[in-house]
Amino acid sequence: MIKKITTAAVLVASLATSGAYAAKWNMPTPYGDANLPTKIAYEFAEEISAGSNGEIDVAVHSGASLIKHPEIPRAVRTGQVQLGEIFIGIMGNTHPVFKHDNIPFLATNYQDAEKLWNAARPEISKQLEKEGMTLLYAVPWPAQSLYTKQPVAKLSDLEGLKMRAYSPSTSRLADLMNTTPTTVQVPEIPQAFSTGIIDAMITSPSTGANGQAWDYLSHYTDIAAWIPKNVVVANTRAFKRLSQETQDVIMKAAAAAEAKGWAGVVDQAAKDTATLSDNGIVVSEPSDELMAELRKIGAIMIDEWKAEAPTEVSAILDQYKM
Ligand code: PCA
Repeated sequence: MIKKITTAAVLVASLATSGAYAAKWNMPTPYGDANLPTKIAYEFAEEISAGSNGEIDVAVHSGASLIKHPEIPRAVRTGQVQLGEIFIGIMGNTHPVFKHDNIPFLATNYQDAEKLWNAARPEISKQLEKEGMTLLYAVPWPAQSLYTKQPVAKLSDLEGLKMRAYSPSTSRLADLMNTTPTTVQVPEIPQAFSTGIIDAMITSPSTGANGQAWDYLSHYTDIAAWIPKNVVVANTRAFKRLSQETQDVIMKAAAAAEAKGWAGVVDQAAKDTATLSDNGIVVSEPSDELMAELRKIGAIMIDEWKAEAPTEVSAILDQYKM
């Protein structure tokens, strides 16, 4: 008899640990499995599922397979899903603080980008909290550079082209470059190029390499204009209902995920840039003229951004420049 009880207890305990009774938490992410942010998301989910003592089991749904990217913020806010990954820039119209992420030439190396993130984090966390979302971690992309079908020596070489945009800030940037912004999600990039919906884009070497950019364009100019990030957020009500232990496990996994992003992004950028070049894309440094013209546009965008929300934006910039 005693033996029987013990066996049952052991069975219950092992089922709990294996997540058989665990509540399922869904985590939609926007980008595919080959990207550094997605790899980190899987590890984050695993760490929580393994560490929460059977309370929750996190299922990652990558590549916008469960929820389309533009819908992820609302899905988390309303509790349709408990966790989600979002490109910060797409929330630029929710509040100007989110635009810190897509301002050209504000932070162009990874050290500065991390500093900018630390400066922006309190404002971002506050705005997300207003929307019922708890900030867990951010993960950087490689620096964003220019992809075209011809060499680019100066800004006027781009005039009139249809430029991919992925956020309100990049639409504004395309306007200021005298190009026409067109919003295209990552999975549609190859087709958008081949059907002439876009002629050029500014994104990471990762997104170019994963989308086999050599099939539809030929030149990569390394302007490294900004270093954007994704954030991973939780529905605040769902998060607060968890035991304190599980909340702590999530926060610990989040800190580890964030550290992995900054540690891994430099190598990822180098590897993906090599892939572009190995596949025949002409990878080159930008001319001084092009950079001077682009920097002027960056300065205009900083001024416009400050004017949109002087208090919050100044708080970020003051902290960043300290
Ligand atoms: N890739 C994503 C976001 C930033 C990046 O490098 C994209 O192009 O949409």
